[in-house]
Amino acid sequence: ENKEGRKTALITGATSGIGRATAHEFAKQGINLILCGRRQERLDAIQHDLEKQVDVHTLNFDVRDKKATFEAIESLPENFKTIDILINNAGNAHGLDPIQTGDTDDWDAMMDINVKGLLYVSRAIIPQMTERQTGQIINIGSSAGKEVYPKGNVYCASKHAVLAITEGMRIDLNPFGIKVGAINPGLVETEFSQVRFKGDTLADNVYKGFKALQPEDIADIIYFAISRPAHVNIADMLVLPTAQASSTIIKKTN
Ligand code: NDP
Ligand code: 8X3
Repeated sequence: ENKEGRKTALITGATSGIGRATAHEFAKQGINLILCGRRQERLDAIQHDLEKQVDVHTLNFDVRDKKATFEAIESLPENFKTIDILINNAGNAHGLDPIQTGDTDDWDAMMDINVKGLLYVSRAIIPQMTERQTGQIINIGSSAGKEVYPKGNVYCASKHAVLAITEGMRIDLNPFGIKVGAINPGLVETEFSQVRFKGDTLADNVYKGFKALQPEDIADIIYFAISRPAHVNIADMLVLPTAQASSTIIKKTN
């Protein structure tokens, strides 16, 4: 917390979808923001929108780039150096292919971004939390981290890894009183499917015929998790659209 009693949150993947909605929710709640992503014009636009409410700093780096990730976090100005809340959200699926024809570049992207990128960002920030013996980390996992679906192979593996890392962090950071948890959404209507299908029209059908979760629904839950009393840690939460019973069972109206 800073002099005014305001907390600071760093959100990765703040340029779109769940991350952007979380930035808006946190701003509404008076939490200062460090917004991360690769699309500078979007970072600028969101900063412009939210800096009427809170202090906002943007960091442009690719979480796959270890050096750039550590340098970006090192570069934070004094008034943004103390990070109370880390939201590890940056990530995507790349492709939806059976294992025998999977694109190895897609595999690299998912493991490098969803798993290794999350680790780099966390490694750059956790030491200040252990030093202060306080802090909270929320990792955005997925229903795909709890269940494997057809052709989901490597994406599901990356999200299973996020859940294992979440547990590992919670265990290792337990002596320091740091809260660690995962929020695991089912289908959320974001740019996720545009990225997965590389702009193909296949993406248009993913959220058709039922009411998918909206990014604001998850942002609400993330805020819930970070606003519990000091002794309460939301360790793991699975959040599905009502129409979705599991990764593959979705009640469609048409
Ligand atoms: P979006 O595609 O809308 O947002 C993804 C965000 O991640 C963007 O802000 C993007 O920013 C950032 N990002 C992607 N790659 C990189 C990279 N290499 N370096 C830095 N930032 C990167 O998708 P969602 O909001 O849906 O996804 C957010 C998280 O939620 C992901 O971890 C996803 O796996 C998870 N999730 C999504 C679900 C869904 O159905 N949509 C369900 C369950 C989990 P930029 O391109 O500017 O770098
Ligand atoms: C995103 C949910 O089912 O599209 O993690 O993989 S799904």
